[in-house]
Amino acid sequence: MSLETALTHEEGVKAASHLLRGHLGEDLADGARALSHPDSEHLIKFHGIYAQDDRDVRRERTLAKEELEYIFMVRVVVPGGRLTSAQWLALDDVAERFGNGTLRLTTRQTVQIHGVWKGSLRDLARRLHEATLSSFGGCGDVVRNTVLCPRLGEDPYYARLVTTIASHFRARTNAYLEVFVNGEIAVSVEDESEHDFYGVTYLPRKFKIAVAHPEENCVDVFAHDVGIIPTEHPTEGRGAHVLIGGGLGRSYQHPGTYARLAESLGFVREEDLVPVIQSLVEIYRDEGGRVDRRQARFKYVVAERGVDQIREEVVRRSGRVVVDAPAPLLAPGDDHLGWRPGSDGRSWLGLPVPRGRVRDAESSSLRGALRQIAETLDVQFVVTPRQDLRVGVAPELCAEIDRRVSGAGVTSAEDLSPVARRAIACVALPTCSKALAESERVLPEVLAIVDGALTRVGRSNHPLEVRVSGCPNGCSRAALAEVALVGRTKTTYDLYLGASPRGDRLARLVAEKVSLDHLDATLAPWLTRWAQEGAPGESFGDFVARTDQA
Ligand code: SRM
Ligand code: SF4
Repeated sequence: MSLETALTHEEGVKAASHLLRGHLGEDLADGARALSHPDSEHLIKFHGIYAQDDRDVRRERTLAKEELEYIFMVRVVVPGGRLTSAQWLALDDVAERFGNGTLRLTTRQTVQIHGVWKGSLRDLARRLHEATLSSFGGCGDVVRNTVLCPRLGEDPYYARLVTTIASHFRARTNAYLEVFVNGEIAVSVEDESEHDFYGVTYLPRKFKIAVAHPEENCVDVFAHDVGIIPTEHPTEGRGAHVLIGGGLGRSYQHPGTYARLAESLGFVREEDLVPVIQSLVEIYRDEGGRVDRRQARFKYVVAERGVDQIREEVVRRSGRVVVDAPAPLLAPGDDHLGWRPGSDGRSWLGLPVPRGRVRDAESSSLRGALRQIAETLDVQFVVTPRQDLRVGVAPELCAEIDRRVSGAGVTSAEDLSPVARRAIACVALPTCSKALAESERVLPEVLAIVDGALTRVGRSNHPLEVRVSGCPNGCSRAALAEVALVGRTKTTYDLYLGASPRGDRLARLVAEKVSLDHLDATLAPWLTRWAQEGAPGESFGDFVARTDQA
C-alpha cells in the first residue's frame, strides 16, 4: 500500500480544503438544514463548530421517515477562561438569539452554544466578532484552548502567556473570516501568506496545553499533551516545569487506545517556554500518526519514542535548554468557589454552575443575574476548569454582587455538599454524537446516591471527587476522579475508583455495566471499608489505590 492510500480520509480532506475553506461557503448558503458536502462535517470543526442532531428525537424522526433535527454546537475559544463584561454579554446574546438559551461552560474553560440552526451560524459569528470573540480553533486538528488556573490568571504574566500561546498557534488562514464573518465566498481563495508551520494538513489531531498553579492541580495538568507548572530553578531562575504526553481519551472498539498521564520533560526558562512548546507541537506535527485517528494523539508518540529522545529532539529543534529536574508535587485542585481576595486587587466570587449550564430556571435565574451584573458593573469573568464561573469585582462591590446573586435565587457554594461543589459531568445526551449514556442530565441523581452513601458512613463532609462521562472519551476527565462513571450502554456505566485527588494517578475499573439503580450497592462497600480501615486523613482515592477488593 502506498503512503497516500494509507492516510486517513480526514488527511485528504484537510489537504484539499484550500486552508480550511472547502465547500463551507456554498454549504452555508444552500438553505438546507444539514451540511451537504461530505467534507464539510470535518472541516467545520476547525472553525469551532460541530454538526449535531438532537438525539432525543432521533428515533421518532427516523421511524416517521422525517429529517433529523439538525443543529450545530459552537465552541467559543476563551484562553484561560477570561472574559470581559462585553464579551459575556455577547455570549448571552447569541445563546438567546441563535442557540437554545443556555451557555455551556466547559472543562477547558471555553463556552459552548448549543442548538444553533445552520442558517444562523454566520450571524452568530459576526456578533462574536464584534466582541472580539471567535470559535476558530475551538475544535479541529490544532492547538486547542489553553487551560489556565484561574488564580494564576490574576498574574498578568500568565494571563498574557495563554493569549500568546493562542495567537502563536492560531492557524494562519483567512477562511473563518471569509466564510463565517464576512461571508464573501467569491474572494474565498487561499493566499501564500496564510501558510504557516501547520502546513496544509495541520496536526494529526487535537493538541492540548494546560498551565497549573504551582500549588494545586485544578487544571488536571497530567491530562494534557503539554502541562506547564510554573516554578523557580535554583540556578536557572524563573521558568516552568514541563510535562508531556498526557491524554485521557479511549475507545471500547479500539483496545490499543488508553488514558495516559503526562511525564516530566524537565525545567524550561520562562523566555524559552514558547519555543520549547513550539518544538513539541512540531514533533507531533511531523511524527504523529496519520493513518489511524484513534491512535493519533501526541501521547502515543511520547509512549513510543520515550521522553529522553523527545527531550533531545526539542533541544535540537529549539536550541533552548531543558534541565533535568523533578516535577513539583501539587495539592488537590481548588474549586475556586466562594469569595477570595485576588492578587490583582479584585475580589473574586466563584459561583457554582450546576453541570456547567448557565440558564434561567424557575427557582434560580443565574443567566439573568449574570447578564444584569455584566450590564451595570465593572466585572471580569473567568470560566474555571470545573465548568464554574468566577466573577471579579472591586472589593467595595462585593455586597452588591451578593445582593444580586441571592436575589436571583442563585445557588451558592455553601448550599452544596462538598461532593457537589467539585463534581463534573460532560455534556453527553442529547447533543453529543459519541454519547453512549446520559451524563450532564443524570449528575443530580448520581450525586444524591454518592452523598447518601457518604452520609451513611459518616463522611458527608468529605470532598470526594466525582465525575461522569457519557463515553470513554472522558471529557469530564473522569479517568482522574476518585469515583468515575463512564457510559457503557444506554443505561449502564463502568465504575472506576481510586484516582489521586492530586490528579497524578488514574482511576481503575472496579465494576462493569452498573445501572444507577445498582450504583449505591456497588459503591457503598468501598466507602464503608474506607471509613472503617482508612488511615486518618487518607483520601478515598488513595485508600482504593492500596486496596485489592471491597
Ligand atoms: Fe471532549 C469529543 C465535549 C473536554 C476528550 N468532546 C467531544 C465532542 C466534541 C463529541 C464529538 O466529537 O462529536 C463533545 C461535544 C459534546 C457536546 O454536545 O457539547 C465533547 N469535551 C467536551 C466538553 C464540552 C465536555 C464538557 O462537558 O465540558 C469539553 C470541551 C472542551 C473544550 O472546550 O475544548 C471536552 N474532551 C475534553 C477532555 C478534557 C480536557 O481536555 O481537559 C477530554 C480528555 C482529554 C483528552 O483530550 O485526552 C476530551 N472529546 C474527547 C475525545 C477523545 C479524544 C481522543 O484522544 O481520542 C473526543 C472524541 C474525538 O475527539 O474524536 C471528544
Ligand atoms: Fe460526548 Fe463522550 Fe465527551 Fe461525554 S465523554 S461529551 S459523551 S464524547
